[in-house]
Amino acid sequence: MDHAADAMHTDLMTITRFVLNEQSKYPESRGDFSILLSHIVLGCKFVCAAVNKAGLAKLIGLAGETNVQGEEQKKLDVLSNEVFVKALVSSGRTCILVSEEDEEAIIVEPSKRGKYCVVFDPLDGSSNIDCGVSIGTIFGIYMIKDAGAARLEDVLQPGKNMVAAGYCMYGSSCTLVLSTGSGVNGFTLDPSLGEFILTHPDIKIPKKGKIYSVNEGNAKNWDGPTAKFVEKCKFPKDGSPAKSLRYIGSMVADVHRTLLYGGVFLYPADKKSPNGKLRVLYEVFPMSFLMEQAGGQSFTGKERALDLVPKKIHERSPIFLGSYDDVEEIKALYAAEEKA
Ligand code: AFP
Repeated sequence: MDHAADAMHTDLMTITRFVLNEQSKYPESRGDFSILLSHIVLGCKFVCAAVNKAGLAKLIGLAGETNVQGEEQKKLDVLSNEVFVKALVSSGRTCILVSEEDEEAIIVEPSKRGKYCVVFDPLDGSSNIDCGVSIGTIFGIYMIKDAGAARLEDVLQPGKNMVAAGYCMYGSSCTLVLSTGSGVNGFTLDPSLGEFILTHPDIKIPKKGKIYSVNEGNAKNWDGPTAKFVEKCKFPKDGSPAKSLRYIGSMVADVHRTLLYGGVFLYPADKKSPNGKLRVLYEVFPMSFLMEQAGGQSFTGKERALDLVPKKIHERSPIFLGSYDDVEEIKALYAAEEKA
């Protein structure tokens, strides 16, 4: 029997153990972040369980259907939002929450306040639920100095000020990818244990990729640099092979593949949507944070995405993120256009 291999499989690095290890590097830490994260993890497990049952909705009454008791059930995105809001408020560690599902920011009542602001999309890609495609939760975390005086300005900060960001993908497996500002780590939910286990330590995105990911149906409305970049992906003039196109239409899934296999994901501006489609606070910032932490880049067409200062909580921005060299090419095309 190979005891060494056996030991490897039994010495499981759960996400809780991982975060506590990280926490022990900061002796002054009171564990607030670990507690906040454990509440986010609980939300992810809950949503994962609900998503897994979505295909049975008609049978057992979920997601907008009527259940056996004749009660109208909540849609999965509404349910996920409620789960996360409750989990975050009950952690006692948050003061402001911004959710894709809520028009206004939620200011946590003073007795339950802590020093963290959490911005999140509880169920991104929800238009894919009915066909079983991977969807996910995206989150970003800011820390403020004075939790007593929680103000909206505390979340209208550039993404580079985030202290952590991550996403949980509900796909063929449930995978949570997290960065607390020192690299990126991926954890997979072991359903039999109910624990996220470290399966993708220290993720680094390949410097250059072989895949581009974009909704080409919008091509007729693209600006010059986007059109030129996609043309180069398909018909490279430098003798390199053409890139493959992969597009799921679910940001978490498209970014997850980009992070692991390399390449570039873009949701550019177009004539119909001059600010693109994706939301700055809970889509662009967390994914840009992860990309940079994994050695990639993220660009808005004008600037480094994490430098952007949002003026509104649901603001949108164009986004180009992925392998360092691929994003560098896009930056050069925008710079050339600017010059011209
Ligand atoms: P839904 O939540 O409405 O499915 O939108 C998903 C999303 O915000 C993001 O996850 C995708 O990357 C992007 O929109 C896809 O947009 P297009 O359908 O316009 O390609």
